[in-house]
Amino acid sequence: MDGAGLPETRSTCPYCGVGCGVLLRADGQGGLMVRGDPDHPANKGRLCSKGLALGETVSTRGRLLSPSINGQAADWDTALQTVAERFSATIRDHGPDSVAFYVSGQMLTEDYYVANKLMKGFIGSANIDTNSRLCMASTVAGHRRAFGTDTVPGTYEDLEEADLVVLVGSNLAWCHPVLYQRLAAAKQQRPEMKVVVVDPRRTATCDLADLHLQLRAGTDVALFNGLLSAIYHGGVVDKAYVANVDGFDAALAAASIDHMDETGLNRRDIRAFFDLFLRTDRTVTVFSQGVNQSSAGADKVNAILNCHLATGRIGLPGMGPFSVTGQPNAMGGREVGGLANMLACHLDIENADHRQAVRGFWDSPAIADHAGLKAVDMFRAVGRGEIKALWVIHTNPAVTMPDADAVRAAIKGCAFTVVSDITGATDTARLAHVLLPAAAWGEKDGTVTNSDRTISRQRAVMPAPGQARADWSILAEVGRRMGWHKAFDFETPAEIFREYAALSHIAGQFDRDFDISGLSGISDQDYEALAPTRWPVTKTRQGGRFFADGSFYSPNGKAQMLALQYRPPAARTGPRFPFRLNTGRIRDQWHTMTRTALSPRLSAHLAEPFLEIHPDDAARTGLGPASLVQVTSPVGSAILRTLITDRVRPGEVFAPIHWTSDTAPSARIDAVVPDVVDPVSGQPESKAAVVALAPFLAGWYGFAVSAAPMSPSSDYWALARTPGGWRAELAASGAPQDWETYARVLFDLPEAAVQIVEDAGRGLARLAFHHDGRLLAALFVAPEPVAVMRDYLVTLPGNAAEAVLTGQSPADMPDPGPIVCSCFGVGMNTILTAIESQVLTTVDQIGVALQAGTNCGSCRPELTALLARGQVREAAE
Ligand SMILES: Nc1nc2c(c(=O)[nH]1)N[C@H]1C(S)=C(S)[C@@H](COP(=O)(O)OP(=O)(O)OC[C@H]3O[C@@H](n4cnc5c(=O)[nH]c(N)nc54)[C@H](O)[C@@H]3O)O[C@H]1N2
Ligand SMILES: Nc1nc2c(c(=O)[nH]1)N[C@H]1C(S)=C(S)[C@@H](COP(=O)(O)OP(=O)(O)OC[C@H]3O[C@@H](n4cnc5c(=O)[nH]c(N)nc54)[C@H](O)[C@@H]3O)O[C@H]1N2
Ligand code: SF4
Ligand SMILES: [Mo]
Repeated sequence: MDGAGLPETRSTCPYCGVGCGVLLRADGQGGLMVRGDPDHPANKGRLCSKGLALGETVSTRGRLLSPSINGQAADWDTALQTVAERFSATIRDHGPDSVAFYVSGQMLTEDYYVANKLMKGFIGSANIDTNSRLCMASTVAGHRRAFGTDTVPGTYEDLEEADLVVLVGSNLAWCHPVLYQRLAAAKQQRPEMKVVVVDPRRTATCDLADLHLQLRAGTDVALFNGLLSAIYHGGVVDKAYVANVDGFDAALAAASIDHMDETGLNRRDIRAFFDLFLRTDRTVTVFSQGVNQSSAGADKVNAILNCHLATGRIGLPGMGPFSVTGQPNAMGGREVGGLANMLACHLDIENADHRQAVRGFWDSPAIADHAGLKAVDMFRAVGRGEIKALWVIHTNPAVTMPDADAVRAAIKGCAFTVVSDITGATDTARLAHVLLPAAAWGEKDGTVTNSDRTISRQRAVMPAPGQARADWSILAEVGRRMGWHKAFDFETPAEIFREYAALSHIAGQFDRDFDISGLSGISDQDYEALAPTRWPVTKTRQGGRFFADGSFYSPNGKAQMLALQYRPPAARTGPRFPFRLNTGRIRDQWHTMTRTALSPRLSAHLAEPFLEIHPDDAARTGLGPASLVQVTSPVGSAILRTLITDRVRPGEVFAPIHWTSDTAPSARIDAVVPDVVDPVSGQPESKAAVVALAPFLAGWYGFAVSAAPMSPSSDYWALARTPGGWRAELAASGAPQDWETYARVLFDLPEAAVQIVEDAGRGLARLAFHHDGRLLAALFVAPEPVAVMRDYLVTLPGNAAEAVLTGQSPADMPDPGPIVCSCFGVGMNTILTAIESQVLTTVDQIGVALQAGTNCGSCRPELTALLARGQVREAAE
């Protein structure tokens, strides 16, 4: 059934910080239809590939359905009592700082509020930190140093109204795709708008760039210090505005010391950028993880803010620095006090008056009086046995923390670990003593705040499976069982939201900007109907921009420019570790893939972990196309597929972050990244490890497709969903005794009929398993990377496939090639052929011919790149 006629529910996409509104229609049988909400201000109806595929990720298969204790199913009463008693006993015996919560920017504000209240106000420790430490901490620190508050001054409209948009360390096309689409549409309307990308890698985002500054990794402070100096010498300092800013002279003096050569950029490009910046008033500088995830992260943020403060380009239409948040509620978590060094509502833990006021409001027995452990320190303390009870909620630190093997070992050794997740199949959940089933997105109510301070409702449209419960209600129940009945007597998220909004009134009284007290009296009905609302919300003010008037939230009301010294990344390359490892995201997967990997469409875009390496470096290292590479750093190692490309600079390599023990165990890239942090923000330097590279000497390579799940075991394997089942890449140094036995174990097909073609002398083997004339599974083995038509083979399991073992599609069924457009499943070969045969010259023409790029638009940058390739191919012919 198509579900038409059923009511639609407004909600918010659970992935990136753009915070797109979605309209959801559940068919009551587990199915869910999703479209963009035309009335949501963030997306106005648009969605990207991940948002559009949400319906494919809500299956209850693999969900955690009941609590468990030490691997045994338990009822809620026993599980919650165990958690409460163990935390209480640990606090009694070892003090409040012997316990910790590690939470997430994907929690709802209401979840976060309860977790923070419990830890800081009732347990009396600030040992609650969030994965936002790995994500936004440098921006928080930078904002607070410059503005006296952690506030994003502008709005999304500013990106559209700007004449110059500078994207620094942001792959907006893949990571904030709808915002990128808004920018692309604005640039199409006003072609005079300029876009500059500052990124050591040529990314899909560069498709929109008039200028790409492919700087050496980690050198942003040198570049923006140079810009500040150019602003001064070019005479574009806004003197009236700078009267509201402290530290101008010192910042300028520090900036004038020339480290420009460190950037590795040529003077012409630098000049072009500076000229553009100097002559364009309406400038927005968007920044993200290329800035934050650095041992100089806070300094990079302040180097950017310095330039906007000096020119007074802040808080006005089309002007301002703009940090885009990663997770759907990264911003909400910062507001509610999810970080170990914040209190709540932008109040300061170090400020005794703030502490007293919050404690009074909560009527709490205690209040944390010093900052708690930041993520990296927290897991080190877990490793040393100082944290004796740990609760991990909505995050997967055994994969995503730097030095992930050490973090995994630390959690494993912890005396008592609780994990709340929607699935038990994560590297972290497997280590839990008590595993609690959480209700997922789509099953629970609450609010999130996106990158431009807009608070949106998330609404339940389907029941939670089994006994799963919303995170806030689990936390509140533990609070009650620890003895604080009244304080955690919440029955609905609306009650929590009202209390939170009322608390923010105190913040307003202390002259903090995070004030949503206008919502403190919100009725249940109004909360239910709450439309997207940008904060602040007070009696006198709603939404808008900050700081155009030159008033700030520091003690003297002024902004602060900082004197910044360029510092290179902490680890230095040298003969033993000659390459710098950059890490980041791919278009269609979300972090550790517990949801997006359920979608065959999303899994088709990039089905395997890889290492981007420059052709010169590949040649020097003896790495051939699609061979495997062993990546080794001082802390760990990984095996990845080699992707030779001049998108990366010589000497720098790039790997995605998404693979785990369940999808590609040799590719957990954070096992390679050391836990070096920014001394100011505590944020890890996730993008600048030093590594050595060597070919992984595989004795054989394999490719497998199967209708049923597979259980690979080999030195290297990577598993992905396909429309009819699964696909796997395999490789190992030593070959098994015989391929049939290996394949039967791999596919768990002890009995099925098999067809085998083998040339033992050449190391070739091909096996296909059939049942009732349908293909169950097939394995292709070769001594070099297997050359078969993967995108054709993945369509065969479950079907009556005959000539499988050729590995090639029949002549009348051309191989579509790797999927580029995941909405319509259009492959690269299909697109290139159409470009050539139909002489297509624009992305829109490709859309007319093949539909590709006409739905979510996430692949449009890749289509542009293919157009360029198609034209090069033609020119060469
Ligand atoms: N598809 C997808 N989208 C996502 C996510 C996802 O998992 N998948 N996650 C979300 C989250 S939580 C986040 S935080 C955001 C992250 O969004 P982004 O920050 O845009 O994503 P990343 O790929 O981590 O890194 C961005 C870029 O920083 C560049 N970079 C590395 N080092 C430097 C440097 O020294 N200087 C500069 N200028 N650039 C550098 C990298 O080459 C990379 O292209 O994405 C959000 N959106
Ligand atoms: N090298 C390197 N490392 C990085 C980064 C990088 O760029 N490079 N980026 C960092 C950044 S910016 C981020 S944000 C982190 C992200 O890293 P993580 O937060 O660790 O990754 P996720 O996969 O998003 O983990 C979310 C977990 O929550 C579970 N979950 C889903 N819904 C719910 C729910 O409703 N309730 C509960 N309780 N659980 C739920 C999911 O199944 C999953 O296990 O990674 C960081 N690590
Ligand atoms: S841009 Fe995509 S992932 Fe981000 S909120 Fe919108 S639909 Fe979701
Ligand atoms: Mo993030």
